[in-house]
Amino acid sequence: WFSTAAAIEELIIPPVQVNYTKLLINGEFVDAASGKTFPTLDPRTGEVIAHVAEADSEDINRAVSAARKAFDEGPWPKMTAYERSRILLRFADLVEKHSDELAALETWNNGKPFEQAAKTELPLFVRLFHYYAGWADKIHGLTVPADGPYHVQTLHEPIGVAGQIIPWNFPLIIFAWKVGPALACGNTIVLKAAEQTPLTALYVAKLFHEAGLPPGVLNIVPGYGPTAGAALARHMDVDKVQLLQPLALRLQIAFTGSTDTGKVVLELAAKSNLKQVTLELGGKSPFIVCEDADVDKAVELAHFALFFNQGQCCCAGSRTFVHERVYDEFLEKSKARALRRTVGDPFKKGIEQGPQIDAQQFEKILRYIRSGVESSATLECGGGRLGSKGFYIQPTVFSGVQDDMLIAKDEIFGPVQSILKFNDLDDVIRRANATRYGLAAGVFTNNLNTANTLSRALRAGTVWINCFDVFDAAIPIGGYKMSGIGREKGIYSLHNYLQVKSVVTPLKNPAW
Ligand code: TXE
Repeated sequence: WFSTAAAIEELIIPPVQVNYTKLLINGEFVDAASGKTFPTLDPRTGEVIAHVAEADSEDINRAVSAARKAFDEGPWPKMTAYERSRILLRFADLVEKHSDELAALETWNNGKPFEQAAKTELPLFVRLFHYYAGWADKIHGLTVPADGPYHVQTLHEPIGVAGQIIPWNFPLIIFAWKVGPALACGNTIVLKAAEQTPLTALYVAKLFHEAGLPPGVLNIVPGYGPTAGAALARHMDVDKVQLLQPLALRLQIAFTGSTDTGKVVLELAAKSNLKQVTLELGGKSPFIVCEDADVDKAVELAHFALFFNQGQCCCAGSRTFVHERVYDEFLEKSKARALRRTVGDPFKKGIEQGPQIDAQQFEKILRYIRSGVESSATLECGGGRLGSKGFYIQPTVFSGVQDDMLIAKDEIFGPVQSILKFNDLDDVIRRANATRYGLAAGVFTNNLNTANTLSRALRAGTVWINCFDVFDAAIPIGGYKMSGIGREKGIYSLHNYLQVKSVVTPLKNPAW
């Protein structure tokens, strides 16, 4: 009903029910110890979908002890790696079987287009679990040639209980890239889903148990950040001294969210028991359109880089730098493209953009749009809310954006494109790097030398050349500077969930 496109067909959505709204601890759905619940909302309307059990520190304690017991007493870390791998594969098969229903639940709870959830995100979720199931039985250490008469080997062992805190923008994908490697390596998990989007994590965790995951290996505790999230980040596990398992003495914490909260998590981890910390945080990624670019293609890619997932991407190409020779044409076409963007009920066919996640993000984005106007950037199109209910925002384009404007410095996390002009490669390198973030960057050029120069000069964890948001199970992701610590996905994520033990044995007969 909000669409600017002429015809939009109805989609036939599989019936979806909300069956799982309690905490999942030790393989069972249970109420919060306090009995409290919180409402989870439909971003299309702001109406309540369901009331979900609200974890706080007591529930985190229960979940951590279940995960500790499952780690210390097994069978999970003691199973053969092949058995673990087969459970991950069985789980992936079950997800595939339920994928339309899961995509519908993801859309209902998050607002992302159903077609995106069903055709892109669920297949990637399954692929991530296949990928990490494949790693489970290929993790091994080295034989080390030390000086002296010793036989030296390294064992790669799981860390113990992994604490994982995830956000709401890709509830299933980020679940997969944290849970997949942690389980493949033999850890047990307490995962705090975002308060906005707890439903799909609970659903897939149920499927995990159907696939044969032992109780306590994966515990899901939806709740708020300062209560449940912070309790996990600072957890000391006071019982652990009695359990005498050196491996289990550490709690690893992996977090995806804002840079400010990332700092809090790091501080809590340091002040408690020096957990290893992986952080995947915010970004202000440059997307650089060079003078030789095919403008039509560059416009489409820059549009996708920013507007995908309602602009709610940590990697979003949110500073579109355009060479002055193609600037005017690029601007005119970008504006036309934004005006053509189909916005509306994410369950309808052909919809590119649904509502933002919640009232808080919605207000934040509108504040940034006002700040853009006040700082004299030119508002080319959009700029306001769409409709009268739910959290829809018009696709918005600003031109004439200057580096020192707030909209060019802060992560807006919404459908707001900022277009900046440049005229010299060295200059755009300096400006693109002049940010506290360093998550990703996009480059659009036909010139191999320019591509090579920029890919080396840009201080970012990922550089996409003539493509953007290529997420693959094998490609690592993570940030330079204040965009994070560590890398996730690919082989790199295994390192987050393993520790290395050196085993040194004197050789009786060094001659052999
Ligand atoms: O993030 P938070 P919010 C950015 C984006 C967005 C801004 C705020 O710019 O506008 O962050 O969003 C949990 N201890 N990103 O408020 O607070 C919280 O419950 C432990 C970028 O949603 O970082 C949720 O599970 N945990 C990002 C998770 O942290 C805490 C994705 C993320 O919430 C906590 C989301 C605490 N004290 C937002 N406080 C990305 N990198 O993709 C909150 N949490």
